[in-house]
Amino acid sequence: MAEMEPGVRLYRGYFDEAAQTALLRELESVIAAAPFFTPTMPRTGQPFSVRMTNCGPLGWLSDQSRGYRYEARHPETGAPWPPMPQMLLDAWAALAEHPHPPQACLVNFYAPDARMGLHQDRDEADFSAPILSVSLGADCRFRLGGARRSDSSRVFALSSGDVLTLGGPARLRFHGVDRLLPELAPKLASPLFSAGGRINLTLRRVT
Ligand code: MD3
Ligand code: FE
Repeated sequence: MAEMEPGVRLYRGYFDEAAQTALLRELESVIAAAPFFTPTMPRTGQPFSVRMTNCGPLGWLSDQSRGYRYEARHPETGAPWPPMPQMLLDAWAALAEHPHPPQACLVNFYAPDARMGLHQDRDEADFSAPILSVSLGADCRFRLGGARRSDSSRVFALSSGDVLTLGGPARLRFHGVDRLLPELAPKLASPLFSAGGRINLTLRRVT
């Protein structure tokens, strides 16, 4: 483990290549049950460049009329989210140092030109639990800011198999994905990456 800064822990290569492949198999069935959708921004309705789905009891979503929120059902199929793969529950139990299991796993799919602007994760009612993030596929240039948008930020790469936990004083820091580094993509045999890209899983407590 490497605690980079208070509350920020980066576990490089936590999932080895075999575990990444096993996790991708699990995600293929999650996506078969809960296809990717394109969220839209509150008020403007502008689409995100990242496509999303979820697993676990609750899922994060956003649309023009009702904004950012958690829901128990897929916005297009109306079906409950599929269960969280055991491998993810195990990673949370090993790393999160929190007595309760995660309630939501947001699955972000980045095509090679997708990005995510600087933001805070504050749609949860409880900030006492950490957030656990798993990266798969192409590397990205990740930006970690401070408690205020105007604070300085640092940039580092997130690679396939890396796990990042953000807790305590880091829980409300600004962060975003500047861009993918598609030339740095592992050869992972999954139809999810047939056109390249990156997947990030974000495990959270919500209530
Ligand atoms: C730092 N996802 O879904 S995960 C998101 O790579 C999101 O898809 C990014 O930000 C992605 O909300 C980054 C790493 C991450 C997640 C939560 C954080 C970093 C964080 C919360 C506080 C500080
Ligand atoms: Fe975020």
